[in-house]
Amino acid sequence: MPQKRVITIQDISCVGKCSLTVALPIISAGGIEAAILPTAILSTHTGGFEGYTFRDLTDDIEPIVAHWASLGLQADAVYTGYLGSEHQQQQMATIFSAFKKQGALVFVDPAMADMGQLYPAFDAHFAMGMRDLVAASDLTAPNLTEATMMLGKPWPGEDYDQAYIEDILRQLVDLGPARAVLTGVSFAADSLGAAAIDRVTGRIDYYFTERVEGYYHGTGDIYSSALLTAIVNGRTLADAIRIACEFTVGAIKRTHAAGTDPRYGVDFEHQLGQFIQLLAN
Ligand code: PXL
Repeated sequence: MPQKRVITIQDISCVGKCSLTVALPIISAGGIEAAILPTAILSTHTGGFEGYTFRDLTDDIEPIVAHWASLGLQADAVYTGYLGSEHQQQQMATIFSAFKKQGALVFVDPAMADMGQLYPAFDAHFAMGMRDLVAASDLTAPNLTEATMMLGKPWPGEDYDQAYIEDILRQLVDLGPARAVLTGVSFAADSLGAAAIDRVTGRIDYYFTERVEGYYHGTGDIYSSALLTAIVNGRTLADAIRIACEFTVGAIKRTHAAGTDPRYGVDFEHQLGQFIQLLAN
């Protein structure tokens, strides 16, 4: 079997373990080639650090894409995460159509907000651009903040029930993607997990693990990278949300026990062995 290839398009936050610095090792651990298209280079991510640098790489995207096109490069999936600007959001449509093999998957993680708030670099207009990008995807994985922003609803905090979550899932697939995963779902104080919907079958799945106290940076990107890796390896959506939840919570638990500064991200590296096992079983 030829090795699968994912093109992932996100920033490089040099320190802080999110976006490309987690996507690359996780996709690689799953036996998939990770081709990368960096959107920006930051000294750290923007969550909780002051004075970070930001170099926009928009001008490099077109020449990189043109060179890849001249090589006839193709991918089994294209995965976008944190993008640096609205212009970059608009560049993605061309990239999706240029590099998708027949039957390839476009996965859009609308990485832009959490806990009811947009990340510092973004505004409401950018959020609408993300909604349009999600509309062009086959699979998306917002957290509840991102989902409600794209759907023009107020963020419910922790105040919601199963009917509310299933309504959000249905509205997400109504935007365009055939499948959607909602992260950060919780119906009980001691558990946290994800919900997933398949528009074609109408099936909804949930998976929960224990909730670990605290806010751990980069875990959305770890979750998405693991989810996509499992899907590209042929796992069902129900399996993929389980594998991604177990892997991510394992890394969070390890980091919580170590008591390190959560801005520097979680110790997913020591969970990669578990991730490979989860994929093999
Ligand atoms: O984890 C999402 C993310 C990715 N990249 C950058 C970020 C963030 C979240 O804050 O700042 C640069």
